[in-house]
Amino acid sequence: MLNLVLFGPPGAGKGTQSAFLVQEYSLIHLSTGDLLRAEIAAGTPLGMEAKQLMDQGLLVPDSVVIGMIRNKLEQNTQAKGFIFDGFPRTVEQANALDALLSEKQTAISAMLALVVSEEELVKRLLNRGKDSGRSDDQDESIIRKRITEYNQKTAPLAEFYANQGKYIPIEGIGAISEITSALKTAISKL
Ligand code: B4P
Repeated sequence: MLNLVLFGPPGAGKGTQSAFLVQEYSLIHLSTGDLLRAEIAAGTPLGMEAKQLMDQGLLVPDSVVIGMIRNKLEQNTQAKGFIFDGFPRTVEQANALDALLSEKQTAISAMLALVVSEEELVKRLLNRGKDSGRSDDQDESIIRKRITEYNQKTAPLAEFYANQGKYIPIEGIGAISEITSALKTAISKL
C-alpha cells in the first residue's frame, strides 16, 4: 500500500496538492479538516464543538480526529492506499495512526512536507477567505494563531517521521503544477 502523510502549515497547499495526488495514484483522500467541516455543515454536536475551536484557530481534541480516521480506515478496507491531509497534527495522533495502520499490516510510506514561509501562508489564507466563506480564514489574528498552534504542536512531527527515515521536505512556493511534479518525483523514489 502507498500511505502518504501530506504535511505542512495551514495554507501550505495540502488540500490543493492532495486533489492531484489522489487522482494520479488512486488513493483515498482523508482530510480531517474536510471531515470536521462536513460535521459542522450537518450541524452535529461534534461539529458544533469543533467549530468553536476552529474559529479560534485551535486544534480540536485528539480523541475526536483519531476516532474519525479510525472510522474511515474501517470503511475502506479494499483501498490501494491513503493520503492523510492535515492528519496527524500532534504526536499523539501520529502514534495512534501508526497503531491503526499496523493493525492493518501496513504503515506510512513517507511524510511529504510542504515548506512555505509564514508571510506567504498569511497572504494565501486571507486571499482564500475573501470567497471561501471559511470563518477561520477571515481574520489575520486567527490565521496567525493557527500558525502558532502548528509551530508548537504539529511541527515536531517532522522529527517524529525523520526518526523513522520517512521525512521528505518539498519546496511549497512556486507554481502549483511545479510543486505537484516535485511531489511525484519524491513518490517515484519510494
Ligand atoms: P485544514 O482543513 O487541514 O486546513 P488548512 O491547514 O487551513 O489548509 P490547507 O493546507 O489544506 O490549505 P491549502 O494549502 O489547500 O484545517 C482547518 C482546521 O481544522 C485547523 O485549524 C484545526 O482547527 C482543525 N483540524 C483539522 N485537522 C485537525 C487535526 N488532525 N487535529 C486537530 N485539529 C484539526 O490552501 C490554502 C490556499 O492556498 C488556497 O486558497 C490555495 O488555492 C492556495 N494555494 C495552494 N497552493 C498554492 C501555491 N503553490 N501558490 C499560491 N497559492 C496556493
